[in-house]
Amino acid sequence: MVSKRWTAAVLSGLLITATLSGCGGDDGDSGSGGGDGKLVLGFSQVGAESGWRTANTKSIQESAASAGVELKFSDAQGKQENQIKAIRNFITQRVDVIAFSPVVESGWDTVLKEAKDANIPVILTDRAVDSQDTSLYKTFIGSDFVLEGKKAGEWLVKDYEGKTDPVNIVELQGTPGAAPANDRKAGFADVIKADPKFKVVASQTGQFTRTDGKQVMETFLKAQPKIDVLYAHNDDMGLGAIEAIEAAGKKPGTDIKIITVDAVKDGMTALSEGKINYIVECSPLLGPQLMDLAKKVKAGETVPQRVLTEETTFTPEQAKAVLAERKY
Ligand code: GYE
Repeated sequence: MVSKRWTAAVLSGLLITATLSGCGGDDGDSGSGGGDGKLVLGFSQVGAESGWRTANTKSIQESAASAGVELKFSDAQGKQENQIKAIRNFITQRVDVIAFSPVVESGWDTVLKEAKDANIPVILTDRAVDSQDTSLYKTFIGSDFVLEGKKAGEWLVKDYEGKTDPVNIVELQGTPGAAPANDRKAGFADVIKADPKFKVVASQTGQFTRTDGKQVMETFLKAQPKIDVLYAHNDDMGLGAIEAIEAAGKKPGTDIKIITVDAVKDGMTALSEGKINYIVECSPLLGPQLMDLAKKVKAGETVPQRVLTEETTFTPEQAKAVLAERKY
């Protein structure tokens, strides 16, 4: 999938940590909007579907303020058509740089060409697009979602090492067509396929939300006679599923093992309580890097095509150790 294209970039050492600071002050070239010399950044956010997203929005808003960037923020409420409208608005307003976190991977070429024709650089934040023409955007900052799925699978393989009984897995997928849903599914499947005892007996979208995660888990519990493991593409769906599991009289983390992705505070709390068994981290703190890259792009500096976020994984013990300092 898309992420494979990034493998070369990763190998060539473009790993940058999430702590890069957006220093440098105003670059003095507003082009348009600001009038006071501030860089004007139009940002189209996916929505507010999860704890991750809320933390990501906060990071972008706070970093813009501290980097002296004028942020025009637009919430797409989970709809691609709203994002396309927002991008067209940013073009009309002649912002200096456009950044967005694409709801889904496909269908961006036309609007991205419009931005290119208007000479407004675009930065992809958090999620990839499947456009073949990579000149349509300057750079892409965010996580390797295939790797996240692989890390989830690797934990499972290790946890069931030496056992031969079948392991029935249910999967809660993210938003259909979104890069993190496609890639987290693919990475996980790629690792567990090596051992036939692992069987994904049901896999459905929970839209990255707690409500849908709970509802879909309820249907899984009714339909499946034996569930050993839940793999949820984010913490929120896992947390919703925990409610469904408890309501069905089962013990999350014990009767059904749970693996999630993100490591937001609520997920880490459930992990430290043993209700989740393993979390693969996905950092939402992309704001400082985004401001830094926006300034560079505006100044005409060359930026790496791919900027990867550095991330870890957490067991319950590790979650307990960092929980107090977890900011989001
Ligand atoms: O994992 C999920 C959110 O795109 C990485 O979107 C992001 C994902 C995140 O809704 O919680």
